[in-house]
Amino acid sequence: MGNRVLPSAAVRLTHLRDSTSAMGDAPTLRRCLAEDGYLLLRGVHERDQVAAARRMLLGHLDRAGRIDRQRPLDQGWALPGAKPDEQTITRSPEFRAVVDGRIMDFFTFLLGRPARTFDFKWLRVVGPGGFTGAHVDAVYMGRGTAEVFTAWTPFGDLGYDQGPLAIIPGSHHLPSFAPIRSTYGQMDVDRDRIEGWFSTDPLELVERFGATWATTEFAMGDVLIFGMQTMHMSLTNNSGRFRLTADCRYQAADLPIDARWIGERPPGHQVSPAPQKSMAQARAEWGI
Ligand SMILES: O=C(O)CCC(=O)C(=O)O
Repeated sequence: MGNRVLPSAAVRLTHLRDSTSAMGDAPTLRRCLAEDGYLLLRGVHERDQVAAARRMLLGHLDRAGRIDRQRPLDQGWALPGAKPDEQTITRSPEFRAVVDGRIMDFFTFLLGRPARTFDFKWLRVVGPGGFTGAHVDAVYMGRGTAEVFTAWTPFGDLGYDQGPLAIIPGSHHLPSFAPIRSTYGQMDVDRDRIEGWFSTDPLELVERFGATWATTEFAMGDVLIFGMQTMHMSLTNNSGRFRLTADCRYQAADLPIDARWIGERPPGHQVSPAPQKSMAQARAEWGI
């Protein structure tokens, strides 16, 4: 996981709580989200639509020479090469049918008022050896309301070996994470010109901040929803296949929104060419 092999996975890595049985009960869903900082919900998206988007994605990768055709195309065995054209993919009707589809109605139900989504969509094509470091999303998209939610969607059934996402349950309110929330959690990567990942070492968060990580295997249609101060990272993709996922943002339509991610051509991050401050330097200054 990240840059570490966990010595005793049973102790430090547990299963995400499944809230699917509360799907029709908005107050219970809100309570779970407030307690855990996330919701694991099975079968939110229509599986056929996710499968169609997966075929479209694999088609792009195949045409770019990124798929090993000695094996079945639908398994997505990876070859090295250039990144796919993410903008074309995330604007395609197949992709939008999933991330702008039933999930919008779900957020309107969850929030109890009309929801809207950021126009920018984040596509992750994670090859063998790839992973995402530990971070909170507020540092990337915190200029509107704090009540933004990420919906993380796998485009394919996803085993542990393909590097699914992991969460630290309660990290948005646990007292042991208060020093992180009051320093790192207040950053804006563009304004503060700082790296976004807090750490690449999951054990450091266990040993220094009392974290337990939680993850699961995913099936097409499942979604993992979490808030802006929930610490998360991914397991490492230890398979030879691509891990294809998207993470998209949703919030109440009447609340302020982060303008970097809105519009026909969202401006996005404005830091260039490199962050001024490393996370190591910032953490030394914060004393954490
Ligand atoms: O899928 C990943 O590896 C990263 C996703 C993520 O960091 C997010 O959804 O905020």
